This record gives sequence, structure tokens and C-alpha cells, in this order.
Amino acid sequence: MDRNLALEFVRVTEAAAIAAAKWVGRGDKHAADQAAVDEMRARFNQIEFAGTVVIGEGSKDEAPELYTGEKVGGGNGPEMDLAVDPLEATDSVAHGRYNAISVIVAGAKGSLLGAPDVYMDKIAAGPKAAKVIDIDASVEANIKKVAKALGKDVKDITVIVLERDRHEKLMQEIRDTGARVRTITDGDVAGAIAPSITDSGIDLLMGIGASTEAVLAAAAIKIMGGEIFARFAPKDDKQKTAIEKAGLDLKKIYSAEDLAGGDQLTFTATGVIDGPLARGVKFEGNRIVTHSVVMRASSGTVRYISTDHKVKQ
Ligand code: VTB
Repeated sequence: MDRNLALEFVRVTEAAAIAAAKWVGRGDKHAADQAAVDEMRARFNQIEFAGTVVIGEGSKDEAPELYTGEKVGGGNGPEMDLAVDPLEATDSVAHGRYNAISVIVAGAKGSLLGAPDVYMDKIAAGPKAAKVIDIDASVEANIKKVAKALGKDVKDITVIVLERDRHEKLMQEIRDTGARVRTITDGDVAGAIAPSITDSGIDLLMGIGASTEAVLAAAAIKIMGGEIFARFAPKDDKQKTAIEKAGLDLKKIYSAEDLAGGDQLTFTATGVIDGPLARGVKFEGNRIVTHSVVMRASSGTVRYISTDHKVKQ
């Protein structure tokens, strides 16, 4: 039976997003994350499937729930590997900023890169520019090629970049071409997917972010026909050792297919706070409104789901 588990997972990300959204602006990122983790794990176990967490909250000794290797789901039904982030961009929630989501990627066994949580250098583009980006080319060359592929002037190209000191030079190089920089404080999963979304106003993502986020974004980007290239960029020896211990290649350029392979992939996300991928949770008295995106590689469908949740009195 070909079940669209992604449609069942949307109830999981909705619940996790609502739990996290209750903490928006309260200055406590740990509580926000914990609420999302608890909810995601509990909801997973109400679904009949055999899931294994490949990317989650960390190793078993770091995280009691949704750790790497944890089995989730009822245990019967399809076997799937999972990459999850119950709350991507915890700081944004704590500080009431922009761009946080709850996200689940599922794939066939062995299809998701089991990357340790280290840095990767990334470049991501949408379908029209998927074939012209090159992580080894200069910033200028990439921007010019993307502009040409999109039929735009360079001055109308917008590159989304994580706002970090390490990106000062990158941002200057982007501005020197005449293109625009749009910074985000966190959330380069939605940031990397944004160029693949029509009318997001974002044409490219560039810069260094987390490797686990690269895998999550890759699934959606692949389904939408865009591209992401990523290469490990360890910030210290500890990260370098973690990559080597995982048996991964420090020099390899990973494509979307290398990060999230095959056609059994699904991507499910619910907005916690408004961002380029989905609007955030709204609390409206006796209703809670959520916005989600559900994508499936085998059919290529991209569903946008708005849900009105009745609040139990
Ligand atoms: C990014 C961002 C994430 O981690 O991947 C970032 O998108 C990378 O790490 O939301 P630094 O914060 O050290 O730059 C997050 O901020 C959190 O996972």
C-alpha cells in the first residue's frame, strides 16, 4: 500500500508548531524546544509506521528524545528514515523574531545523509537556476549566472544569508555585484528552500549553516526542482573529527540528491513564526490557525494546508 505518510506527519508538525508557538517572545528557547520535541515524539507514536531517527536532537547521551537511532511510530507499516527538527530556529521563537518552523523529512532506509551537527557551506537556487549554480565559482559568477537564468538584472537579485560575523565578506561581495542581501538571524532550512518558492522574493541562499539543516532543506528543494550544493566547513577540530568519525567526505560537494536521495521522500513543515516557507501559528481565542507545506517526491505534489484547530475548553 502506498500511503502518503506526509499527510499524517502534518498533524505531527502542526502539534509541535503550536506547542512551540506558545513560547514565542517569552525569552526561553529551551522551553520552546522541549515543548516541540515532546509533542512531536508523542504524535509520531500515534502513527502506524516504523521510523528511525537519522537526524534529530543529537546523540542518545545528549538527547533523551528524538535522538539519532531512536525508533518512533507504532512499529508496523512502512519503514522510514527520519530527519526532524521539531523547532528550527529556537532563538527566533524565544525572541519573537522571524522565520521558525517545525519540520519532518522522511525517506527510504539509507536515503538521508546521517550528517553530524556541524557546519556546511551552502548554495541553493530554485528550479530555473538549478543548473547554473556552482559552489566553487565566485560570488559574482554565481549571481550573474542566476540573474541570466531568471531573466533578471543583477540589481534585482536577492540573496538570503544568515546574519553572522563569518558572512561579512560574503555579504560585501554580494553587494559589490549590485545584488541585494536579505539577512535572517536563524532558519536556513526555510532560507534555502525560499528560492524554489515562486514569488518568495529570494533568488539564492549562500553561506555557512548547519549540516542537518542542509539535509532537511534538500528534500524540499529536490521535490520542487531546485538545487542545493553543500560541503562540510568544520569550524574547529571537534567538528572535523565528528565528520571523519561518521565516515563522511570533507571535500565532497553534496547535491540535493546526495543529501536526501530517492523518490520515497516526503517533506512536511508547519510555520511557527512567519517566514518564507509558511506563515506562523495564530492564536484566535477558541481557534488556533496553522499553515503547513507537504511535499512528496514520488508524485511531485506540493500541498499548502491551512488548518483551523478548535481549542478544547
Ligand atoms: C543555522 C540556522 C539554524 O543554526 O543553520 C545555524 O539556520 C548555524 O549555526 O536555525 P550558528 O548559529 O552557529 O551559525 C541555527 O541557528 C540553529 O539550528
